[in-house]
Amino acid sequence: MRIYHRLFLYCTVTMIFFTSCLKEVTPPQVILPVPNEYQLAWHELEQYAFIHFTTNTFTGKEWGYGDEQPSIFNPTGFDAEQWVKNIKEAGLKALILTCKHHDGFCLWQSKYTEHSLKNSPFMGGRGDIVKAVSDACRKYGLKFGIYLSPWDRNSAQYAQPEYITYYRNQLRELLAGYGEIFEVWFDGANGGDGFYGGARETRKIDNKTYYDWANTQSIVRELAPKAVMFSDAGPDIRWCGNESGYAGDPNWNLIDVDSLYPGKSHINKLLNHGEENGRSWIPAEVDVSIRPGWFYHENEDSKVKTPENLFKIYMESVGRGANLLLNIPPDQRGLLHENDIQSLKEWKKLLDKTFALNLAAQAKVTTDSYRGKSKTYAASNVTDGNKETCWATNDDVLKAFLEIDLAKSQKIHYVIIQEYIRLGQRIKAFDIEVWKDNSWMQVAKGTTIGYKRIIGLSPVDTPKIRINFTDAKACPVISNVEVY
Ligand code: FUL
Repeated sequence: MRIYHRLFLYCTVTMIFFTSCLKEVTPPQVILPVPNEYQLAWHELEQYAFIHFTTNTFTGKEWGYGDEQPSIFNPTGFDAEQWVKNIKEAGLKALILTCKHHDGFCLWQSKYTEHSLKNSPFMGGRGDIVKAVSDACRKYGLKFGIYLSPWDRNSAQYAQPEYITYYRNQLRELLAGYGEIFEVWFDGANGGDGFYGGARETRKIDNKTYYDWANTQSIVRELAPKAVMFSDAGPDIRWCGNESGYAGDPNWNLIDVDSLYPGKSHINKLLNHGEENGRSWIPAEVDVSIRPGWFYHENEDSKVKTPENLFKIYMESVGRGANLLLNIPPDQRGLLHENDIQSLKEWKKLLDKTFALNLAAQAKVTTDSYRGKSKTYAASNVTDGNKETCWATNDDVLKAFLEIDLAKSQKIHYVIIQEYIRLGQRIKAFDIEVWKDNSWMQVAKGTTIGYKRIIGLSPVDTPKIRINFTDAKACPVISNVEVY
């Protein structure tokens, strides 16, 4: 009898154990807003190149007035593959080209204007730089994006309704004629005065109404459904509020579009930080030039940003969950300058050296709390190299830690944390501690995380690290942790 009793008990315990393992734990709630598929793909690009090239390259100006003669545009050594190869080697994943800057000169054979390379000596007037660059991007596996300046200082029609038709016609030419476009860049700059077909006057427009953005945006959605659109006010990607190379800390991917029209004095700060309770997912892009100007000027050859400058910019853009759009302007030959290439190469080396060996990959990760005690949300998911798996806590647990055991003392410099943003941006505050002299010592404090956060530490020797999530909008959902 006793043996049956024992067997019964054993079977019951085993059954309870297995049913609890199989029990489905509900996934964490989505915290709105969340990114769409194209925004998610954009986040993963992290860093890409901007190319500013037009008549300014030959006049030395930053903003062409619009009266430049097309005949001055003559890059005799133009080689799009030289641009793209160097950009790719630098670890940049895409390229956005100024197809038309404020001066109105078009780098393609637009049907709608004579102010283009059609009337330049370049390739006997038969060249198409947009085509050459987009082809080179495809050949080397970079994504291609376009910049088409809404402000046009050459066009006689600018500030009149006819110009909007002209602008949209050009947008259609670019979106339909050059393969897949990943991003469309709508510049908000408008200085007023210009050539305007010979009028040489100041023309003012109302930024909010003149361009009728809703209808222009629907052209992009129709012809390039995968493209994200950048402008100060989105709709998909926002400006970071400065051209010096940094996203805010905190940096929320959320913002209210209504709050983004000029007139608000704190608009640049708002763009820089986003809003914790913003109603739209509109992440920040950090646009900055490798030189003081956006266009190439010979007298800036000695002012190219150093690899260390670029590393700092990387840490304050990508490292704060924004994307980096790094401008590298071709020179009058139509080539990226040797100094710029040198700096890019050294920067890439610095990044590769810094993030060479992920100490967390082989480490044991534990936590004080995980969702429903289910393997699906176990701490080890943050180091499995799979961005679709994550660690999460129960809905009511907003504070919890991840502990990374390195097995032996190692010198650590950087910690990378990524939220599973498909479920929304949640973390508001965290800190990092290291095990030192038999107790925990705080070495860093942070605010938001988002797609990616890279925290630089004063190098410290330690056998284990703790990331304490101390405040969040909802339970933490973390997909990746790396230690270097
Ligand atoms: C600004 C423009 O005025 C600059 O010339 C440059 O194109 C920069 C990226 O955006 O608004």
